[in-house]
Amino acid sequence: MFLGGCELYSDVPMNLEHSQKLFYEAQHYLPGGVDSPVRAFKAVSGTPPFIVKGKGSKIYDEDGNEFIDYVCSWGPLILGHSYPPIVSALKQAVERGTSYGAPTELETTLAKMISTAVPSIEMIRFVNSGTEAVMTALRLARGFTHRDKIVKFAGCYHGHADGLLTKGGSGLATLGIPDSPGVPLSYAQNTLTAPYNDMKSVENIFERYPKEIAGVIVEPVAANMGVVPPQPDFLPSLRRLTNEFGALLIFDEVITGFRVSYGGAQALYGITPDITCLGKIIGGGLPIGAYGGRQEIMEMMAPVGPVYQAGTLSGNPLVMTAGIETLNLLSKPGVYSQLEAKSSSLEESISAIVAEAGIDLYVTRIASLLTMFFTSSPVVDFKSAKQSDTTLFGRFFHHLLAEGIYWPPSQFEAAFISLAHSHDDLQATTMVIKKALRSLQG
Ligand code: KE4
Repeated sequence: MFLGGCELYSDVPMNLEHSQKLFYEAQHYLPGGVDSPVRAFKAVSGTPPFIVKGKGSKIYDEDGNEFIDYVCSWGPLILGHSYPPIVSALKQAVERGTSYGAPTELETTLAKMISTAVPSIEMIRFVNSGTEAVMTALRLARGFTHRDKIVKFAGCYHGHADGLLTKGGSGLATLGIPDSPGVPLSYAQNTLTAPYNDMKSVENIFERYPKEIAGVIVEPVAANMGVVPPQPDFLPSLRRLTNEFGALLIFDEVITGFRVSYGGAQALYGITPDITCLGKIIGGGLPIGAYGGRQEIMEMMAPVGPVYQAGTLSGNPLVMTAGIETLNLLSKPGVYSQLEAKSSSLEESISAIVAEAGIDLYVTRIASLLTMFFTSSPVVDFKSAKQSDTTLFGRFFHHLLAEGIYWPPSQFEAAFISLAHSHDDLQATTMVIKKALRSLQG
């Protein structure tokens, strides 16, 4: 409901007058008024606040509202907004120019830092988004194996490359079908989709196409259906099966890379993939993606090998600068234990509130990734995630927003905790969640 600049989606009105006007105008020039769909709040209704500034754990909108931010630009800002060392490094870098289209030492520096942190990445190529990284990783896997089919998992998101906007066919081992207009059937038919955490379905696919699968791509911790951890045997079984059938194991660590540990999910779970896709954090908030793996695979890439990929702004000096500063700060002792302390304290507070309130909620957390599923049953894959009450989630979301907590505007996204989230922020968040859950109980 919109009351002349004030919106009411919970019992707490908030002033969004300027954002409302800006959103109205934006919708005349940008589809849905946004440059990425989730930002339009379609999943939760209402007007998205138009943000003018971020500092630390906070973001500020056009109407002067302040929010504790749990989106953190969808993951990149693990250190918080406008982290001073990154800002000053960028200020110096921009004085030297914004882009050269030529090699710089900065790219080698960041590549060495990533390779040191993630030993499976002997070589890496920087691109401009996670989508570009994954799209190229699949082309590389196909070029290396001379096979065409790819296996992915329902509920995992790997960017918007055509071959990945697909859904499973009628049977588990049937060829994919497009999940968006504009994706040709022929593109989708090389993508096979299995339920996350379901090894039997993956085994069925390999038995049906033993010599046709180029690679299996997986989010080692699923974070695009909400946070769904891998079950203990899932990743080891994928590694064993891909080895057995000569397919490549591709970890999409665009979210988990440098998020769940300095070595990513592959360090956390002790599984070595053949190709890793990265993004978000390694760019410190500037546009980035990357794919990497062992030398024999990566040297398939032009100009050394025959697999083509190129990019005007790949390895951009400003992006490299922000990434180097970010990883320098993340590599310092104690950073991830601080993140873990913050994240576990928030999870414990929420779990205590949920137990006391007797509300149907299933909370998942891996490191500083957290989701509150509005369902009573355990969430282990996309099918169980979709049991959640998304209407109730929408009301919960707006209660938080009206009280200054910017939670991800979809049940099927992860909340991100940063190093900038203070004890006071987490306490305030807990109080607001408690109040919101109480009011939802009616
Ligand atoms: P980008 O093209 O958005 O940089 O990255 C695509 C991508 C690839 N792999 C994983 C595991 C991802 O989560 C993403 C993008 N993540 C979403 C958030 N769930 C980006 C936010 C958005 O789409 O606006």
